Amino acid sequence: MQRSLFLPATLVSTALVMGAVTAAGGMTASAAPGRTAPGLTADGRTAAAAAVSLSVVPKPASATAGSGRFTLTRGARIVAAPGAQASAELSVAADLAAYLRPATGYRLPTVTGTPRPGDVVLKIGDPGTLRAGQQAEGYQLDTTASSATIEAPAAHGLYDGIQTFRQLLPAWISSPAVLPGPWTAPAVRITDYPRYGYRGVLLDIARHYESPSAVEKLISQVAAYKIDVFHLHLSDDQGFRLAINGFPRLTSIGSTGSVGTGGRLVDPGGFWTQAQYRAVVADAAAHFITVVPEVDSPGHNNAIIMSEYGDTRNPALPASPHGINCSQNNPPRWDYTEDVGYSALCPGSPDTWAIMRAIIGQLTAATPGPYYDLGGDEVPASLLSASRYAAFINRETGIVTGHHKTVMGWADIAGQGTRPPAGSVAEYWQPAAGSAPGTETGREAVAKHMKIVMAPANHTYLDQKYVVTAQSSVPPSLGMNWACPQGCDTDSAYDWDPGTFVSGVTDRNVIGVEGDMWGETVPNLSDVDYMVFPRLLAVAEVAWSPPARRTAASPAYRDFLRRLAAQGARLQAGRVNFYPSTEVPWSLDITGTTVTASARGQVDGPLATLSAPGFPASTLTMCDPSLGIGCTINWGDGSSTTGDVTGTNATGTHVNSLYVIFGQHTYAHRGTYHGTVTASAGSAAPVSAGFTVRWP
Ligand code: TNX
Repeated sequence: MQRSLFLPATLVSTALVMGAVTAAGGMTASAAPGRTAPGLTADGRTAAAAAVSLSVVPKPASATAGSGRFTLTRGARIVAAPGAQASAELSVAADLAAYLRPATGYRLPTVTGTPRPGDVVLKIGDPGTLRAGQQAEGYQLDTTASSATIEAPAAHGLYDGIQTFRQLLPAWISSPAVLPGPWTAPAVRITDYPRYGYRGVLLDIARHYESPSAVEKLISQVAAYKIDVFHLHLSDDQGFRLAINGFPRLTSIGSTGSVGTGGRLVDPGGFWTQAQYRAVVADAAAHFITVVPEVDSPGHNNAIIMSEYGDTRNPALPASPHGINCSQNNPPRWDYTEDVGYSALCPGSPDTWAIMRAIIGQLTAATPGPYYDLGGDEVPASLLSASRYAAFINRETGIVTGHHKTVMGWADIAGQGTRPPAGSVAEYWQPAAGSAPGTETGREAVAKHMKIVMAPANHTYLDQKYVVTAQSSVPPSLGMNWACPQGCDTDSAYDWDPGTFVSGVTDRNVIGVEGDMWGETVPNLSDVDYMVFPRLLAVAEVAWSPPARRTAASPAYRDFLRRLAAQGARLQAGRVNFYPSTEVPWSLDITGTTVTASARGQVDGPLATLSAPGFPASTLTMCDPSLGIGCTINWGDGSSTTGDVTGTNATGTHVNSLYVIFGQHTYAHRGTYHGTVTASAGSAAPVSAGFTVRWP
């Protein structure tokens, strides 16, 4: 079964008594089996209320259904509890208000004081249900018929809690334009905390340039799923993307390329000023996201070499800049293809270090977060022997730690001869699992007392092609497939465990998980979104939620798919592009409008908006189930008709648009009418929304 996991009413109380299920839909009970009275959960909530189906991603650690629903109304306020933490609470309150205002149109003032019924309360404090290791981001969320309260020991947890709260409200809450609601959330108690503190996404703006505003859009999109690290790949063979004082050629030359036709026809390249970089870092911080900057070295840097090889008049270079080039080609030349492994900076050149010191010094100064990522991947021994490679990494490590940053790099940096300080971070990216060849980098990192971020390419590389089926419309130009020869879809992003993937690498070493959006084939944010969503949601759940058996046949995966399906409308309402994967049992969602009839009682216009991701429709026509979308309009005066539907079907790398349902009708008498639009598509459960017609 793939769609609804509502429990039949008769099963609900039995399940509760057994302590097996509290919130239907697979949320784990927080009550121990056998300790609650029949019909009651541990905290006295009634069994009858338990038929609530949460669609939160990532799945909370525990959820217990309450009775009734919380309704966010026009008069609601976001209330910070008075006390020493009020200003931190108010800042998260402002974030929540900003999330909720566009769709509701409510004022939602943020205040300190005593809550009134209907308010949303944010409190920094210990809810008493979190253990020691769960304080940094843990939170407790309680919605009842009269209040919504989020309490967390720290502001980060409070922020995580408001992301969950948003997902308890209807998907349409992410609309940038006002919609009628109603804005209700099921009554529930959620006690939640992450498995890992590092939940990352990497964006490669080196292979294809992305503007600061595009990156900020992505940051706000991923924050909704509790991603808290943004790993920014700033430099690679095809481009260098950040202005570095004293080295103008790094951007006047290095930024002008990208992967593609001649490097320029498809994408003109580009770079950020340091002020723009700082602004993005600040924007990320406002979303509780830490930026990890990466300038890959000593390989993957033809752009640096092309820029500085001829920089003979630069007083900052003490020797001859030709000496920096240890690449395959001498003199170096641009290669705008997807090739890797042909470039290397020479560890023995003083000019190499003049350049690297400037980059690391300026980039760490602009980065408040604890990490600096020096890259370190894919340098063939034909360019640098193991000892010269290790010499490079060791020297660079000294510069990074000299700037008080934690060294991070691809797990290659844990190899022979390197001396990363204990606590440095290795990112494991090989697809190999267990103890297969390729996994030794993980064990080498553990042996050197490094921490590990898990990013096995066949589970977390968001640039890998999707699985193409007869029904899917993925363009062949998009994505690489070296780690996923058959394609990698939602199931591969979900079905793995970071703590057991590599033999010898356990949760004692692993600090987190990262989804990596490499940029070779991805020229714009819309395509980035198409590759990132929905797979990143699986990666986010693996990073946040407690371990589970996540195979394709597991109950956990079925439950994940159901919750993921509900995210489709949320993404569509928020204007986020995504791939309507054929693995996901996408569901329908609908919202109605309020219309005013003409002087003669006529209505001719839009009545509802329908989210139907992945359901192709023949549009600009009368609704016809056999052509995709069926719709029936009940006008509230005893009559009903079939409506029309418009919208845009999926094309190339665009999910289909939201569909709009129209109708024509003439009322006989003045008044206010409450009608209903019911829509259906494919085998999805039909959905209905109310609309209001006023004929004054
Ligand atoms: C491998 S992961 C790379 C990247 C590519 C990516 C493409 C890693 C450390 N190196 O340079 O962009 O594959 O999938």
